[in-house]
Amino acid sequence: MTDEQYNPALVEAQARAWWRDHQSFRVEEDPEREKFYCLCMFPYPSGRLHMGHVRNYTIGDVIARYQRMLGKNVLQPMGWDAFGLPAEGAAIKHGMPPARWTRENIGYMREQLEQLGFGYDWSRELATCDPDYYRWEQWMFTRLMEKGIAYKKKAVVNWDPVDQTVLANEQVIDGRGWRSGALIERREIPQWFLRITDYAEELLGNIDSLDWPESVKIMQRNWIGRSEGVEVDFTIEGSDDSLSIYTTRPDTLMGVSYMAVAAEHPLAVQAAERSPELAAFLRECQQSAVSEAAMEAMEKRGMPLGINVIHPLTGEPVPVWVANFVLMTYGTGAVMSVPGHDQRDWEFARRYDLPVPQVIAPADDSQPCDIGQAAFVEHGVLVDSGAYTGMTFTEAFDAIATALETEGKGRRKVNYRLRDWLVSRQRYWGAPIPVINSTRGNGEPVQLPVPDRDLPVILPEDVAFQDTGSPIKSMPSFYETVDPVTGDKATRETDTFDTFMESSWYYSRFACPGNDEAMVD
Ligand code: ANZ
Repeated sequence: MTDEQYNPALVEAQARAWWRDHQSFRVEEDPEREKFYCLCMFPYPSGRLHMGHVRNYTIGDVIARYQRMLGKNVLQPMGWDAFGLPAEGAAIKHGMPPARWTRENIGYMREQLEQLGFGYDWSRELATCDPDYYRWEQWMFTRLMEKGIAYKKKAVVNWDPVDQTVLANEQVIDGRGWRSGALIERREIPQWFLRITDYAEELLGNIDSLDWPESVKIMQRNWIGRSEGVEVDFTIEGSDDSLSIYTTRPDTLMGVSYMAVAAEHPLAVQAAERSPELAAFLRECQQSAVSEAAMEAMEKRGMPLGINVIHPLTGEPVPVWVANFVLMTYGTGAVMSVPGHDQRDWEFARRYDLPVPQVIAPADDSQPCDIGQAAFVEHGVLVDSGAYTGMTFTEAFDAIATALETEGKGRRKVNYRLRDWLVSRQRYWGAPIPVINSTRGNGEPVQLPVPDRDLPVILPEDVAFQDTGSPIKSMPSFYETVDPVTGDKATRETDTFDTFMESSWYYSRFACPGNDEAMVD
């Protein structure tokens, strides 16, 4: 037989056998040679490779082989992003534990990748559902707890009533869960967070030095969303308390016609105790999603709370409303509404027949401005604003912020759109959050990190699903434990980590996959 025809079954099998026997892609540290780390995003073991995987990993393999040909010491690893909700869906459907379903898929997909002939160092393979892997994630989390970066608080979240879990805003599409399609509700439940907002300024500053396309850098900057504004306190009529709002447009302060608070704002909640209509409206608001995009698109609705606040500069009363477009999670959960110069406020004012004063005029005639048709949202020159009339945006920002600061009625403030990272999920198939719930002294609850000697906290794999809830939440053999300090009875956290936790650090573990002493060599 001649070699004129390419016979893939024969040739490729021989090549693969040779690479395997010679461990051609296995890589060790070598200070003499230049390093190159070629890391593609690892796949979710859904069952079968698809053409997207083939394309993606072929590109990575071409880069890795090219760099090898240049003589570099190339690390190209492969692993599995193995936790996540679909395994639970499949388990319920096929009556098979998620661990088995996942590992069978991994076995099949690994064979497919091998047949494609990619040059991976398989000795470094990892699956995020392996205790050897998530042990270090748990270890890292307990360090973050000690530093106060990981913390627990009650939060309003997007709740998927079918999948019985919290969803990120990006996982809510048109008000529905991305997987279940169920209508999303707002709920307040205790959750674990990572305090990434402490790093907002540093993250923003470092974007400049990245060698990334400008369009991606802009998206990153917008995601962090730094804004400079003023926090203003409006005294509540007949009380010593005040309602604080955050605004980036203090220049429009003289154009406030009403205040708007979020449905979860304490003022709204208190007022609802006295009014069944308000209580019903707040409940209705709870049925809708918390994503900003969804809020932007929905019909603006609200109700007056029957409370007034006092304008800090004019002393005039201003009515307080609850409005479905105000987010509890941004600024102070309340806004001063300036319908003449903010389109949302304008739509709301039109709907409820509230005054629409104009306090900003275009700086030159080229800009159209008709408050009867739409809000004028550009920066301009102040009109009808008493002592501030005639000032530009910058002048008025400064003068009004200073006046408020002098009178103790406000302060300059930098805000970020970036939120702390919510890392807990109420699902089963994820890495257990390594926390023990116990009590101290007078019964005060405390959350203790699981000590290093007791890590990993292993997720039981041999489980049966009753319904859609997580089986470990009703498994005393999992959650019953003891307080590591006092030895008293205590319970484990039964929430698990969002899978983005695992996929945010695998690049490190590939560099030291077998190390059981530390996370890095
Ligand atoms: C009055 C005003 C007048 C506003 C005007 C805008 C234009 P960025 O730049 O994104 O920080 N806002 C503040 N907190 C809010 C919340 N919890 N939910 C919904 N909206 C909120 O946006 C700041 C502006 O977003 C603030 O400035 C406030 O509306 C609104 F002509 O205050 B502004």
